[in-house]
Amino acid sequence: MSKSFYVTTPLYYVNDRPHIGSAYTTLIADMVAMYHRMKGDDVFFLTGTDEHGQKVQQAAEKNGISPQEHCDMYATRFRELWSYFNLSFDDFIRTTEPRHENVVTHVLQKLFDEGEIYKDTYEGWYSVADELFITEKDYEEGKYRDVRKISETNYYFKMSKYQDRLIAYINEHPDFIKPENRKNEILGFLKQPLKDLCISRPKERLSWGIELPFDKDYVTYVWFDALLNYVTAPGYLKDDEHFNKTWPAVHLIGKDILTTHCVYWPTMLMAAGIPLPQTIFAHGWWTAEGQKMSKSLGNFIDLETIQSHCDNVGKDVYRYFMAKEGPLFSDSDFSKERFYQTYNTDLANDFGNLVNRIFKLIKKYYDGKIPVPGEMGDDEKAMENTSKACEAKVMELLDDLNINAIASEVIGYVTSINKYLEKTEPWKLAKTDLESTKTVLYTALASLRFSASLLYPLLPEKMTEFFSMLNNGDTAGTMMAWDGLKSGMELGEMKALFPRFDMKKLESM
Ligand code: ME8
Repeated sequence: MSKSFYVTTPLYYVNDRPHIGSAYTTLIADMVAMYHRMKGDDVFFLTGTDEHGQKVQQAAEKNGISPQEHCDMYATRFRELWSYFNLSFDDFIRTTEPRHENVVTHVLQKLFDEGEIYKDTYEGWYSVADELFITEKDYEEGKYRDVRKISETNYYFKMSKYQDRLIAYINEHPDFIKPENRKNEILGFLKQPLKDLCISRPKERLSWGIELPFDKDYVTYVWFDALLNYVTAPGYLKDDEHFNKTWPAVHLIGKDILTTHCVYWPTMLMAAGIPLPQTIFAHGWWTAEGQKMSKSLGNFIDLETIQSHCDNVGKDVYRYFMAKEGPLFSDSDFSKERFYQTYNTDLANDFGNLVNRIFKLIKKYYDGKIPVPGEMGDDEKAMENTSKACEAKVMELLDDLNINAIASEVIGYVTSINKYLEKTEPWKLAKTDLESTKTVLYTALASLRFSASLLYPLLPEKMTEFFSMLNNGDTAGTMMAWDGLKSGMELGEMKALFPRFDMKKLESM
């Protein structure tokens, strides 16, 4: 039976346009999903939009439209970006959908009936911009914007009672919070006594939310609502078979939403009697040309900017760059120079030149037909053995969600093919020994084909083009064994997959 693998992205707020940050998490999730599909796993990949809350209500009011109209407009923008990148998600959930509201309502009622939710009055500092009550210390440190003192009666979830259980769970499950530095951050946070979580907002202050089933004067706090999407989508309460097969999930998030995912979410699940996620992986942050991205600096790498780079070198290259250089474990800077340099080095020089060299020689000496190799020497056997080691390493890295290292590993294998050619020099050898050259070119092409199969999740369009050029009857998106290259078949027409980018153009960009 195939293994199931469930991966999620955050549900993006609909008060901002998609940008490099949201694109990053989603592209990484897409690559992880694709590698798992290649492994033969039964994959469920979820993304979507987080549509309730004060900011949406205010933005809609400002634009003179209804909150639902506002959400529809922004959800479409996210869908457009994902369809531009041809992403392979299985479900796109919006928190305003009835299927989700049903789950939120059910969970709230259950927790209320079981005494996990209580009503209380609280007076304290509230940040309107961030929609949360903050501590006296936070207030004094001026950490939050738009802060005012309010006294309010609300509903609270007894989060504090789960503190010890959560700490024990984190310690007993080394894969639960990743990477290690994020886990330590959460364990550090949990050294302070955990407070109960305010899970309601009075309608007089905020009406755009899911009404509490036990009190019509309140709506649900956005986070309590949004996090539950992760169980709604695979069919919680609706399709037990699919839900039980799919859950638990691997949640990919940014470091900004670590506490909500590693503290609020697991304690909510404990109270609801649902198993906890398999892994919560929090990546780092993109900066742009050495600076924090911000609206005021106007340096957000938005959809238009992303598309302008893609127009120069292809959409896949953006994806590849996200994979290889993205902020998986620490923060990372997006600079145009680094983007085009990586393209030239890894793709134009390493992969692109290799295709040129091998194809040209096979066309020149063997009428474009892949030669039958002779006996393999040590160098040829080494290429085959390294391919097996490379595949095993990629699968091991996949378990750690380490897409950075996967990209380096595979491109490292591509570099080793170039080295093999430099050592064997088929362009010289062909002039004196056409028999031995067959073995060399077969070996190089088998290695190239193998590397292309592993590069597929990082460069799906380009690798699909490569397989059609190779014309060897392969299905892009499947795992290909090194010795699966069929001799005697004619290569297709050669195209430049990765033409060199002229770095001088950067000056005028
Ligand atoms: O937090 N670098 O939504 P959001 C890297 N709705 N990643 C970035 C980034 C950057 N500069 N900027 C954003 C929310 N991200 C909630 C989530 S989930 C139930 C609810 C990515 O639209 C990163 O994944 O603010 C981050 O966690 C996410 O966008 C925040 O998206």
